[in-house]
Amino acid sequence: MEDGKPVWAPHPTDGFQLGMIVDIGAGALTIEPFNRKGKTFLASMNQVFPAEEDVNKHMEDNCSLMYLNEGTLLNNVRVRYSKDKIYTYVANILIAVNPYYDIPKLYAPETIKSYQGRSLGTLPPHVYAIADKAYRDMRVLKMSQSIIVSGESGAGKTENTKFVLRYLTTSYGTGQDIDERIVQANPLLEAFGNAKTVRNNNSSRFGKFVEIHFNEKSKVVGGFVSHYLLEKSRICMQSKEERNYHIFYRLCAGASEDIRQRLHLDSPDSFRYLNRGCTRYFASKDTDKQIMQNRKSPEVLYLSAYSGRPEGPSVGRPGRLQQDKLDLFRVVAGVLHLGNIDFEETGSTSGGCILMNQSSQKLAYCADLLGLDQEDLRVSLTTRVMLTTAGGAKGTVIKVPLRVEQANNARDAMAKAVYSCLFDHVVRRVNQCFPFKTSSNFIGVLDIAGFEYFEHNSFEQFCINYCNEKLQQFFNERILKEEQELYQREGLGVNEVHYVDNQDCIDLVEAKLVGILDILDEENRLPQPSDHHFANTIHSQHKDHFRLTVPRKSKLAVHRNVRDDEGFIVRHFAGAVVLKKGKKNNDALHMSLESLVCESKDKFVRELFENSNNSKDSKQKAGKLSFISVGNKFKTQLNLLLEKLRSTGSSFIRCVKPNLKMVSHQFEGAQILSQLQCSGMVSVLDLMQGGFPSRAPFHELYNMYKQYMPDKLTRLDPRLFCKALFKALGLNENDYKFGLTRVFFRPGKFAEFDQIMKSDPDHLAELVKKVNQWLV
Ligand code: AD9
Ligand code: MG
Repeated sequence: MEDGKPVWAPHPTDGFQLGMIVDIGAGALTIEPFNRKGKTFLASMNQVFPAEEDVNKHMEDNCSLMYLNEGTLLNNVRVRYSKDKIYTYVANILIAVNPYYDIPKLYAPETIKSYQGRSLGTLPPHVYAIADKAYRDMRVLKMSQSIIVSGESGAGKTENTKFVLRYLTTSYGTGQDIDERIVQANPLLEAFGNAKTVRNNNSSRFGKFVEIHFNEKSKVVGGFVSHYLLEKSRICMQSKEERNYHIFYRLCAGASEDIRQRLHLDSPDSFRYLNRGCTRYFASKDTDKQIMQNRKSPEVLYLSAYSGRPEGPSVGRPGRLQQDKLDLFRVVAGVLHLGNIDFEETGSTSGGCILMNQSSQKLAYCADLLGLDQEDLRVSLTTRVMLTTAGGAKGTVIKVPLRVEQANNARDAMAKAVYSCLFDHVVRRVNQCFPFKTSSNFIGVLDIAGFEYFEHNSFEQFCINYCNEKLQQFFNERILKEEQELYQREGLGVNEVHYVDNQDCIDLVEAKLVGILDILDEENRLPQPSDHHFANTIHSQHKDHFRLTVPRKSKLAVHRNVRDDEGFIVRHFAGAVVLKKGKKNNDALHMSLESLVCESKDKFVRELFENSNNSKDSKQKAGKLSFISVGNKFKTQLNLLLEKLRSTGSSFIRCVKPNLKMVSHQFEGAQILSQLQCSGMVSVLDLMQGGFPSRAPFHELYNMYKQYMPDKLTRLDPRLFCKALFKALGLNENDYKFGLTRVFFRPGKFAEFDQIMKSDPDHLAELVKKVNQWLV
């Protein structure tokens, strides 16, 4: 950076502002903004970056810019976004900014066609190009592929995932039902697993990995969905502006009269599990009512799809379809009525509680809908079975009365268990709809929430952030390590590239015995687990750990002289997150409630529990074989997922949310910059700036330019052809390097070269003359 050259300097809301260095001090630069002449300010050296000469210029591949840094990346993305170009590459990584409106033709069938079989970079950046690259890599390398879509809530992960699925099934399907079913699985999953939040009206509250399987001819043969960590707390409680899962409102808004009566439905305001959050129906184009009443709605169509098995659901059997639907709705309504059961103290000396008067009716509804005995349900909600060893009478069963608070917890735990088993069932059901016998390879798309940090973070954020830490490690591994290895393989002799390894953070979470997850499980095994004791154990196990600190007391807590220093802060690579509560790790259903549901008279309800993974875990738990908590189960799932990802080729899509208002044409620079930093893009840019971000295999260059060149040159082999061409053009030798199989260019240099080659005919003739002269 020099005096007088344009630079990007920090700006509180825009992220960066264009300015000029007017003075260089010991630790800081004095900057004069371009749009406020004379008003200088100070900025530290590492916050100021060189800007391109023409800041209105934009590039499809950010690596074609001369200067690769956070300032030029943000500007490139901004200029492109203002022209409705929401996709940008950074080498092979796709950045996708949510436009919050339908850009004409962007996803039209003809657009799908145009991307088929075209190499990355030959057409404008697009999620379709990434999908096609994955497909071609799968074919050529005979290796499964994965596409990892990440970004914060509302950034567009799920929409882009759907575009990938639509693209692959349309382009490489067999034109049979199965293609459509893979696409239509989403609305069904979303009905049960998405909810309105303050960040996104259709927020996915679970992670998923959708695999599309292909046969030996690389045609779609089926699919498989794995799901991760449905947010269970939402089933019983939402914050004021948020809703529970869509299906609850759709059922209340649009169920037919006979279903309403059969399920005793009422407005959302009358249900505890809905009325503490937002109870408004959706009023936009897809209202809750319309979706429910549309006979052709995807959910309904989907449920009627044939599973491919003789006992498969519903095909050609309308009665069966009605039954299948009713089964789902029955359980949803059962959960709602369960939530309306209230307890009060008995007033007796033994403690304990009973159902409040008006709750008997709700209990009856719930028991009826879930196939349970009313009296058993009442007893199981208000007491807990314990095995005693007292008086030598080993194994005597006694019933311990529950206090009101404990009964409330038991009821909520039951609601969560039932609904999450129902969600597992929906996913299983979806999977039955696109079965496949043999598959050669698959393309998997991962749609999972990005880093989250709120004012109050709980176990759910902890799990999400832990997951992102693992994915970030995978990203580092793939992008940074592979880049370095490529340089080495090609014999470029480039200095080693450094990046922050986050293994220490992952170890802090998952190490045996001393990791946060195991400490949490240990805590939950204590008779009286407490957040305070849990946090203390963590701090004493990991004194002075770089990734761990103690939260500061809040001003309020200091003022009131109360404890507020419980919990811990994990310093994730994307930022520090304060955690206070570990309790959600253990939504354990007590034994009597669990066996009650497992023995339901209703086959559907019984099977929900039998088939669910949860029940296997909890049976083991009940049998004291082992205790598998939500956290450790997630760890196992996550490690399996990463194993799978590591065995595939991979592409990355980084989704960006442009503003908090969820509106189109508004680019909040500072917010976006922070997302780009969180997604690891800045380390990629550092890597690229120091290296050779554009590269092209010799044979590709040969094929691209041989048509313009004299015969004598084209008779050379591709590598010599390129060498000769570069020499003839007089390219600066610092701008490129020849590897074993390809040429590597310094930032911005390939674009320059390409421009020379593709310039107007006169210029080209001049060029050929030069080459000829050089050849002589
Ligand atoms: V969350 O973590 O599940 O809360 P996502 O999945 O990242 O989140 P989603 O894909 O649901 O966000 O996108 C949010 C909303 O943005 C959508 O409901 C659309 O209204 C809007 N959106 C996202 N991408 C596009 C797009 N490419 N074109 C038009 C879009 N609208
Ligand atoms: Mg989503």
